[in-house]
Amino acid sequence: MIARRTGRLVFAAVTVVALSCVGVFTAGPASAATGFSDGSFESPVVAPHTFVRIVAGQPLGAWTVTKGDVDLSGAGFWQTSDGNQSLDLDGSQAGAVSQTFATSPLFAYEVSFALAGNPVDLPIVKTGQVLVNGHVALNFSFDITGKTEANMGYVHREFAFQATGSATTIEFASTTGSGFGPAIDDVQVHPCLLILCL
Ligand SMILES: [Ca+2]
Repeated sequence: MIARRTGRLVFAAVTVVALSCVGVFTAGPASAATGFSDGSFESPVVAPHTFVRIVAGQPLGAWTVTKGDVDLSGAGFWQTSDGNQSLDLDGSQAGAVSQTFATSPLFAYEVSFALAGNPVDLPIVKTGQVLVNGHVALNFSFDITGKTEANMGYVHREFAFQATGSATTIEFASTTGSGFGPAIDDVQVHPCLLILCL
């Protein structure tokens, strides 16, 4: 009797594994919503054709400035990738912004964003990184050769991470430090359902 019962359990387990392996990487359900917001840096609203400098420790809409200072540009200041505003990760020095949002350890998340650089002054190559819970997930750079405020030349970058807890912090940080840094816009976070077959 014991042997037969064990056999049924093994069969059941194999069936579950087989079904699990059908889906490998699919979009997550609505219940995986993160609460991540304002990846387009549209809040607070900045007066058109100007920018505001926000220093470490201060909020920036749904974000917080975590290092140095950053410049949030208003409508018409320069070309954006999405909406009216975008963010120069250098204010007078290298800056950084972070946002913490809800995650599930069973989910992977794809982060994408638009990247350009302040074309007004050197260096030619702007550099920065994206950190997930304080660990570098992506290094990025942007060459402003041929770019202008009217033609920023935005490119899109993306990476994925596996959540390890019920909340995750992502941080965009400049490593340029000249006061003319990387420009970012249109940050998006999408949950994915990752099913592992062992
Ligand atoms: Ca925007």
